[in-house]
Amino acid sequence: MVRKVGAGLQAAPAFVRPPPRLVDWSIFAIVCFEAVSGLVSFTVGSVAWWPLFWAHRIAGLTLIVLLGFKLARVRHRLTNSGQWVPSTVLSVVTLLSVVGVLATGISWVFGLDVRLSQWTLLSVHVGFGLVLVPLMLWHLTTRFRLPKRRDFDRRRTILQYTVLLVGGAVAYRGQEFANRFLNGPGADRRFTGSQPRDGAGNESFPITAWVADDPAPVELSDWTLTVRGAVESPLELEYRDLSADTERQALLDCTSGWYTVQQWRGLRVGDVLDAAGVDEEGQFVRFVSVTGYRWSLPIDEARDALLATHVGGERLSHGHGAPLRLVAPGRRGFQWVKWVERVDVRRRGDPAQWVVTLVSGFD
Ligand SMILES: Nc1nc2c(c(=O)[nH]1)N[C@H]1C(S)=C(S)[C@@H](COP(=O)(O)O)O[C@H]1N2
Ligand SMILES: [Mo]
Repeated sequence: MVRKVGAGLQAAPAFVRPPPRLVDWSIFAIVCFEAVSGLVSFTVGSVAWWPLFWAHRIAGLTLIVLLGFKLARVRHRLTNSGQWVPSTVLSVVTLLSVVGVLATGISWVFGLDVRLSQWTLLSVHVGFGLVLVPLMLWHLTTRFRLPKRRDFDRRRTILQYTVLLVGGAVAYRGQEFANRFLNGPGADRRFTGSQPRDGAGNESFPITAWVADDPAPVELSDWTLTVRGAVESPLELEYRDLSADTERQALLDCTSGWYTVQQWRGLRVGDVLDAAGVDEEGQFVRFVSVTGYRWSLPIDEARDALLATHVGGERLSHGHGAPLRLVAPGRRGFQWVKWVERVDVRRRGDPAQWVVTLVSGFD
C-alpha cells in the first residue's frame, strides 16, 4: 500500500510535483513556521489571533503531501538496506518525529483523548515538535543542497503551492464537518483548539501545573497579601481583610487543551491598587505566587482582572490556587497565577517571567 502510494507520487507528473529541492526546502520552511506559530499560539488568548491557529493547522496538513513527495523520492534509500549510510539513522529518526508530530496533531484535532500519565496528546504533539526542529537542522547539515534557479518554473510553482494551501484549508474545514457529525470531544473546540470542561466549581475542571509547581497547601495563618512597588502606601492584607465582593464570568483556556467557563468571585485588582495608591510611574502589575511563579499585566488590563477567592460559589480549593488566584480574562491559563501572595506595581514588564514559569517548582 505505502509502496503503491509512493510509486504513484513518484510517477506524478512534474505538473503536480514540485522539484525535489523545492520540496525539501518547503518542508524545512514549514517545520520552522509550525514551530514558531505553535509556540506563539500558546501565548495568545484573544480571538483576534485565530488566523495564526488556522495557518498552523493548514500548513501542517500541507506537510503531509510534501512529505509524501519526499518519501516517494527517497524511499528506496530506506527500504534497501544496501544503501544505508550512517546518516540514514538520523533520517529515519527525523522521519519518525515528523510522523509523530503529525499523527498526534491530527488525532488531537479529532478529539482522541489518550493520556501519557498527565500529558494530553497535545502536549505530546509539542514534545515531538520540540525534538523535530533540532533533528531536522542536523539532518539538513548532512544533505545540504541549495535550491537552484533552474528548478523553478515560476507560474507552475505558484500554482502548485496555491493548490496545496487551498487543499489544506479544505481538508481542515472538512475535518470540522466530520467532527461535528461524529459529535465527540473534537466537536466543540475553541479557536485555540481547546475542548470544553463543563460544570461549575472546583471539581468541574482539571488542576494544572505549567511545569512543576506543586506547593503544600497555604496556611491562612501564615499567609498575607502584600501590595508594594510603585505605590504610595504599601499594603499587607490578611485573608479576613479581603473584601471579595466582585463577581465575574471568565474563561480559563489551558495550553494542555481544555477550557472552562466559570463564575469567579474575589477582589477587583483595580480596587486593591486604588487602596494602595499607584504612583505615576506604575505601568505593570506583577502577580507573584508563594512558589515564585509569576506573571505581569499592563496596568490597565490588570485593573480589570480579579484576585479570586471563589469559583462557582465555592471557596477555591488548594489545587486551584487557594487562598487567592489571578483571573486574567483573555489570557491563556498559564498566566492565571495561583497561590498569589504578592502584587508588585512596576515601571516595566518582566521578561524573566518566561523563564520563571518554566523552572519554578524545581529545586
Ligand atoms: N503558581 C502557579 N500558578 C499557575 C500554574 C502553576 O504551575 N503555578 N499553572 C498555570 C496553568 S498552566 C493553568 S492552565 C492554570 C490552571 O488553573 P487550575 O489548576 O485551577 O485549572 O493555572 C496557572 N497558574
Ligand atoms: Mo495550562
